[in-house]
Amino acid sequence: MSTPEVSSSRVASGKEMYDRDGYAIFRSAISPELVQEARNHVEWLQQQHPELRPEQFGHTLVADDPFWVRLISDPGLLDIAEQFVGPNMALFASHYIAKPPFDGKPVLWHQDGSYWPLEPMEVVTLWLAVDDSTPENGCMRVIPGSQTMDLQQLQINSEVESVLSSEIDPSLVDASQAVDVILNAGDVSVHHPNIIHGSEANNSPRRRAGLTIRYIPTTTRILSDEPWPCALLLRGEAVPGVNSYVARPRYIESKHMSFAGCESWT
Ligand SMILES: O=C(O)CCC(=O)C(=O)O
Repeated sequence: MSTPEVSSSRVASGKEMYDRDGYAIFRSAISPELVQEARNHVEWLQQQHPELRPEQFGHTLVADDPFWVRLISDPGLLDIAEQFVGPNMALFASHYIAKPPFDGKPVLWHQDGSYWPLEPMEVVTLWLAVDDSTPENGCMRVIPGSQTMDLQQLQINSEVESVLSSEIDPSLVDASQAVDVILNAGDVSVHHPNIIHGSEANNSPRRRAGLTIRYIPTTTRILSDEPWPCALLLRGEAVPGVNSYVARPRYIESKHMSFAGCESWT
């Protein structure tokens, strides 16, 4: 059972902290065995996709990857997400942002919701620490309370090499208020689609891999002319007429990473 972060003189529930600060932390959200499999998964993806930077293992890969779907469906993660989006929930997107040692790109300050075709903007992100995540290896940084700002237009920034190549207008960011989200592997931070957040480059000798998972309630519509590649119904009921969901992938030994329980995915 994961525990929310201690806040001031008493334990604030994760939901209380999220409502106040726009983010919350849950310790030991998944088992150490599953964390190890997630680490193996990052390495396996690197072997399968040498053409991609490891900060860019994105959601077009999810629907044909049984381990990825098994991971984001873990009850430890869904129980946390349910506190924020309710019992009927689906996946909107998921990305590994694995910053390699000495060469990990920064993520410039941004609000997630500025990028997303969702209506309404009811969505929560769980950021699962696959490696320990610290200021040295480029942990996520958030500006507590900034989730009350409306979503802003993005700006392209091609001067700095970064994961997103875009950012919020820097004049709207008071970086002196930023807080490092320091996590051990297996911990999860949760953040609001409007909160201003980002992360520094990884210049350290240690990799920093995290998995972003964006959960929506099944009442949130994904506005897309094309079928959305990783819309998966994860818990509860779909709402008729809102979103088409893709089938869960089947495990094929010659094609997919093996994992505990993969035989029940055939
Ligand atoms: O992994 C990071 O450093 C940033 C994550 C992020 O921007 C996000 O989850 O939206």
